[in-house]
Amino acid sequence: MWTEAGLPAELQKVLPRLHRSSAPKPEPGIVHLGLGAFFRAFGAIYIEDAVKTSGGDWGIIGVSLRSPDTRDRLAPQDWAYTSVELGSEGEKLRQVEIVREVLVAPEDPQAVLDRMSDPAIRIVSLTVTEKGYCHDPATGKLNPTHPDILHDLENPLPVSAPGFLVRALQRRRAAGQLPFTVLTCDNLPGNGMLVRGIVLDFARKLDPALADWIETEGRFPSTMVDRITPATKPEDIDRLAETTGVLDEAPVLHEPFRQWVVEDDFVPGYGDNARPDLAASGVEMVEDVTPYEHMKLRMLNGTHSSLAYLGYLAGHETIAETVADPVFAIFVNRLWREEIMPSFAPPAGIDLGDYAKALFDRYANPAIRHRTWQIAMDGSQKLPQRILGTIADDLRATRPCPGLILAVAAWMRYVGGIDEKGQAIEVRDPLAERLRALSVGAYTPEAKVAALLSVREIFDADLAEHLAGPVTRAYRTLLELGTRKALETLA
Ligand code: CS2
Repeated sequence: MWTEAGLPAELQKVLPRLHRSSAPKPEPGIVHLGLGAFFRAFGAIYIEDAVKTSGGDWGIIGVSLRSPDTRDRLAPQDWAYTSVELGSEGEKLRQVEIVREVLVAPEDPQAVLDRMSDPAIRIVSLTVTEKGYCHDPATGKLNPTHPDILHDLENPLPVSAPGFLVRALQRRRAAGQLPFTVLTCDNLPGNGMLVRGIVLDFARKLDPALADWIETEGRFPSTMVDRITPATKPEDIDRLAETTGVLDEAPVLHEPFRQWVVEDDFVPGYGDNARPDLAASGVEMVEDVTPYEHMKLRMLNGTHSSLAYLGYLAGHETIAETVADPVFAIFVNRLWREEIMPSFAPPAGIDLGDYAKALFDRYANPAIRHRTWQIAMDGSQKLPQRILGTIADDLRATRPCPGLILAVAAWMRYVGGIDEKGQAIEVRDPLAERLRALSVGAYTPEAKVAALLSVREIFDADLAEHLAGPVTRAYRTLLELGTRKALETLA
């Protein structure tokens, strides 16, 4: 438990534990798969605000697909927790109480399916991170050889998010119920259509008639989600406890900014009861989320990942530290202006220059200790939609993109597992072992780049061919000059 990490034992014993207030508890209407810090800092707060304004049985049943950690921390607090908003003018605390229970799927998958099959549940939302969809990042399609998918096709009690979605929909169809709306909140392009395709692929392997039913009755709205929410650290728990005099084992820390854009496409059979009054809490309900998604995935997540690899290699621990370094400040502003902004059409009425300035201020927030190492995780699942799509568009427009090319070279250096000081890098990625073996097994920059470009789950053949020369040159520059000097040559 986090309190082992730091709170003095005598303090632990005397502190009262955070507890739910006496406010009325809305009955569950949503099951959320992947109840991590981000959704608790983002979607849960929007939904709680919507219920406070317009009512409705929209309590959230959280599901952890891997670890009991979140459940173990929230259960003694009756599922309540603190949101700590970290702005430049200090902290704002709020107690969040919309979560009604947290289930741990590996302990009792049946209980999860029972909840997801309850007719009162009209929405199943997800934040399972890019790797949780068991898909091929380069194509967005279900990976049929994924071990969890192979398991879930054979076992009625699943382990994967797609498995839970399809098995629950199968039970609802058999019981003559309406489906739930699948509301994905992960940073993937066309995330609603992507998860719909994955669910249909999986269902068709199980029962074509089930797939047909989901295809006509199911709804998978796409969304754009945005709130910078670093992982909670033990010292955050201790500091909050000392500030408030109350022990909360599961606070979430986040920036003030938030933006949620949702396609208004929910299962029609529920009428006005198909979703909470999200607009009442500031959610933008739209017809087509695409322009918002391009803007966010490319302008924010694309520069986040670029700064993460280059910043980490340059020895910067957080994004704020990285952009405080003038070399990186110049780099990221040039990236936005010359390589990313020209690659897509912004949503109507949005000035991308203003958006970039706001992003820079968010990155520079010294109160947010967002680690480059955390953002660098799962790059094999992130690069296609964050960086490679922009590069492909820049290449098609014959627009130079040396900054993004350098970011790809930095990712390649990073997954090799050794930093500029010869220290080991703890690379977290579903393909980490394979990527490291490819890099270590090649002896020249050309060979390392070619080996990593051969990973078709990340680089399609055509893009790989175009990238080989430029990325090799960038990789060489990183090796010869080091990261900061390589960036200076860019400028
Ligand atoms: C980050 C995102 O960890 C990462 O990959 O780029 O979690 C980012 O903080 C959010 O998308 C911001 O909305």
